Amino acid sequence: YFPFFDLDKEQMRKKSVHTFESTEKDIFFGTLLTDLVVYLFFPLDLLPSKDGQDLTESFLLHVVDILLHYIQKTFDVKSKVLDFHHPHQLLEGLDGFSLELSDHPESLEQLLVDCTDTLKYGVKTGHPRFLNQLSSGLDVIGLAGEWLTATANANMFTYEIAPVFTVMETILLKKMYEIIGWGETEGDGLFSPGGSISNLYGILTARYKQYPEIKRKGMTVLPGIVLFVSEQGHYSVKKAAAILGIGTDNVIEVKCDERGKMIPAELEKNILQAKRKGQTPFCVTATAGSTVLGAFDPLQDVADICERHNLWMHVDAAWGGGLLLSRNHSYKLSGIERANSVTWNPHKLMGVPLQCSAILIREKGLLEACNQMQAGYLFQPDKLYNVDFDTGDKTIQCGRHVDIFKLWLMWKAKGTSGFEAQINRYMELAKYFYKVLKKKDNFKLVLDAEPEFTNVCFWYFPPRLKHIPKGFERDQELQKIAPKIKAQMLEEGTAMISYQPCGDKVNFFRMVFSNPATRQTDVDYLIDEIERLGKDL
Ligand code: ABU
Repeated sequence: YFPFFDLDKEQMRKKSVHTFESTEKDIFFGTLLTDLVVYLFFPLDLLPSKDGQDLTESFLLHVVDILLHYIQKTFDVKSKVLDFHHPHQLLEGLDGFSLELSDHPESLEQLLVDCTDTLKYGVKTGHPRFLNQLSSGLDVIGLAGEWLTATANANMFTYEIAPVFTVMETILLKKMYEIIGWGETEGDGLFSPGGSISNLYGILTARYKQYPEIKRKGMTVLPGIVLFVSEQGHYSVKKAAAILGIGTDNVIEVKCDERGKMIPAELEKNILQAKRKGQTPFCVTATAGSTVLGAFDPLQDVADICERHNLWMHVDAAWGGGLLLSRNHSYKLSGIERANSVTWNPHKLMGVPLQCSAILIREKGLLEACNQMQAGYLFQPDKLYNVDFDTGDKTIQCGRHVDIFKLWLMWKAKGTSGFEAQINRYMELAKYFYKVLKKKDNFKLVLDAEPEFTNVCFWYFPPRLKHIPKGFERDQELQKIAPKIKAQMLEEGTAMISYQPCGDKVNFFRMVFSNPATRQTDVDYLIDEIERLGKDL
């Protein structure tokens, strides 16, 4: 006899929540014991099976309980950011968690254990001390948006399949054109699977605009085309050149100043040099918020040069685009309104759950002309509605994920002013972090000037290194410090921050603020933690 069968669903649900304490496994089993209905069944018993309604509800409530527990842990600063294991350990299986797939169906019980374990061995990217990536944080409204999106399981290629979402996309794109400063009728765009793909779209469209015959005839009819990006620009520009058959050798890297900004005079010099060599420049990618240093290229100057040489100007504002929402800081992107195309990832500074990236083109119709294949089975011109909303033929994909709803819902929830406040707070945190580090003699900033963005790059010097004079020998030692500290941090699960070498600079840490859960106390903690882990190295 199972006493839990006497409880109604609401009582069982309360009991499940009540049992949320101690370890994940205990929670799971606590939950399980309160609802043996789920324990006894298999996935085939869920909807759409004839009597699956109650079991489906019970199963999904269990899943929600697992997620709620995870969310609570994520925001609990005392919990670990991660429970690190090596790939071979996950492959071998951990404490009953096996990634292997079987031929027979697993029970609902097993699936709930698997959900719990998947979260247990993952990284809590919303944890206040997860500072590793440009995209971080756990926005509860965004999460609700993802749930709804997954439930709807629509495909963005046609209005027919995604009526609300396709219209929502036009509304959001219009909002983004306005914020950039484009006229109402100028803009076109799409949400794509990430900043690299958005940059690919920018370069693809630039090439098509100049050479529309490329679509039919391919690269053989083109002159030797080249494009330009700063040496601090994102590697996806080279990837795009490789994918598009332009070739990475034809991506010319423009020198930057000490802050990591493209030097306009160098850009013009490179363009003239290329022309002298018989190459044909067609596009410049400027960066607004570089990945490592957080640098903003001088967009007005780049726009002047592009106009002089009749070049397409693409702005990679994947990271920095969100700053347009801050009246205090948007001037750093002045000139973006003169761009022909812009990449802007709301999944970075704006904290929208991955993935959410827009490519915005300042000419209506180009995207479609460039990519259209008129598949008759999807894009029938004689449908009952306005087929302008069938956006699928503008894309390089066929099926396209709905990335718009979570952004729309978050914008509703925060308003533009809410995003602005959040972003201004990150900028304040970056300034605070910079000021604290500047006063510490065992830390050294990579850039001496106040941060322009939320990136703050720095070295930690263990006492042993402080007395070695600047030079090759010290650099040899210094480059091992950040990886060692990071390795310890991962193993202990206390925080996550990224590091990298850059140009002639050996490994340094990159702090970035884009996580709404991070507070000044977490910043202080991180500094102490780096000192604790690094002082004896
Ligand atoms: N450009 C992709 C994001 C890289 C980062 O999160 O550090």
